[in-house]
Amino acid sequence: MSAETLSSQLIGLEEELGAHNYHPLDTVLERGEGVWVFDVEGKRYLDCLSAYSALNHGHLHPRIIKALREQSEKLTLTSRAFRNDKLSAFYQKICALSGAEMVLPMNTGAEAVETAIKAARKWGYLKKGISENKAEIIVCENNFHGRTTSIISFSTEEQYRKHFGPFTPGFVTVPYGNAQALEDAITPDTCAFLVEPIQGEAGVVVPPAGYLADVADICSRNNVLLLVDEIQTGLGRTGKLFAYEHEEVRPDAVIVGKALGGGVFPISAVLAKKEVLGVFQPGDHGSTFGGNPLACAVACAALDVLVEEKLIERSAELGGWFFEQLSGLTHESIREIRGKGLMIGIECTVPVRGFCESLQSRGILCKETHSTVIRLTPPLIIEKEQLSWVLKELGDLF
Ligand code: IF1
Repeated sequence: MSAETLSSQLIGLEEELGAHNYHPLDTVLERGEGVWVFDVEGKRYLDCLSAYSALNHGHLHPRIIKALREQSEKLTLTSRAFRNDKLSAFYQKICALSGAEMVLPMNTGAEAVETAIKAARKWGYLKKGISENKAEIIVCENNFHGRTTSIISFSTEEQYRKHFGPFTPGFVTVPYGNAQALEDAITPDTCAFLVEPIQGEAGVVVPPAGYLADVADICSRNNVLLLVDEIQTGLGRTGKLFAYEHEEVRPDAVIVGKALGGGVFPISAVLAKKEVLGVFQPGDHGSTFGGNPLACAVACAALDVLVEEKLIERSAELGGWFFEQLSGLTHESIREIRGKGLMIGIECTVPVRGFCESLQSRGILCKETHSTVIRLTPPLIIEKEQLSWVLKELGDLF
C-alpha cells in the first residue's frame, strides 16, 4: 500500500471512529525531532505551533527523554496516598526558579486552573470573610482557561458554552486590558482576578503596557488575589520565565502547564504564596496522577533544560528579531502583527485557514486561531536560519 493511501486510510479511521471535536490539518505525523515533525509519507515539516506552547523544548529533547526513560524504569506512579522522592525535588526546583512559596501539582492546565479557583474561593471564605457560596472571581472577555464545565461557564466564546449548561455561578466578566473596568467590578465578595498576561486563544492579544501592574495594584488595594494563567505564556514562551515579568508584578498565584512537561508528559501546577495554597487541608483536593514521580522527573529535566540551554534568552532574542522581520510584511490582508518573544500572531482581515494550508504544503505547520489570526509559536530551540526560512515562505505568501 502506498504511503499516500496509508495517510488517507488513517484519516478515514480517525474520522470514522473519533469524535469530531477538532478540525485538524490533514497531516498524519509519525515522528518528531527538535523543531521537525515527519508525516507517514516521510515529508518533513517545521512545527510552528509547538502543541500550543507545550513543546517549548522541541520534540524528543534528549535530556528530557533520558529523564523519562530512566524514571519509567524505576517508579511511575504511587498516588499521593504515599510519598515519592521526585515530588520534593520538583517542588524545590520550581520554587527556587519561580520564587513561589508553595506548589500544588496537577496534570492538565484546566485541572490547575480549577485548583486555583478552589484555592481562591476557600481563601475568600477563610481569610477575607466572604459569606459561604458568595465568592466572586473576575475574569476577562475572550479568556481561555480550559474546557471543563466550570471553566467554560466563564468563557465568552459561544461555541465553548453552547449546549453545555447549566453553568457554574460566581464569575464576573470584564473587558481585557481595561484596569478601571476591573476596579469597577470588584465587590466585597470578590476573592480573585484570573487573567492571561497575553491572551493566546483570543489571537495573541497583548494588553496595553502597564495593564498587569495596574491590575496588580488594584488587586492589592482591594484584598483580591491576582491569579495569572501562564499555561501558554509561561516557561520562556514570551522571552521571560513568566510573561507577567514583563511588568513589575508579583501575582498571588501563577498557573503553569503545557511546557512544564517538556513535551513528553502532562504535568501542571499552581505556584503560590503560602497564604493561598495553605488553605488546603488533607482530603480537600487531589488527583490520582497529580505529582506522580514520572511527571515530576520529566518536569525537573524540562526546567533544567529551560535554564541551562538558555531557552528564555533565545525566545527574547530570536523572537525580537523575528517580530522585527515580520513587521516588514506589507500584504494588504495583514491587519496587525502582535506578540512577545516567540509567541506571535499575524492578524489578517480575511480567514487564514488557506494561508495555513499553503504553509503546510511548503513544509511549515501552524494553526489559525479565531479564523483570522495565524499563530506562530515555534519551539524555543529553533535556529535563526530556520526562522529565516519561515520568513521567506511567509514573504512568498504575503
Ligand atoms: C484545546 C486553545 C490554546 C491555555 C491557557 C489553560 C489551558 C490552555 C492559557 C488549558 C490550553 C490549549 C487547549 C487546546 C488548544 C489550546 C489552546 F486554542 F484551546 F485555546 F493554546 F490557545 N490556559 N490551551 O491555552 O490547558 O487543559 O488544555 O492542558 O482545548 O483545543 P489544558
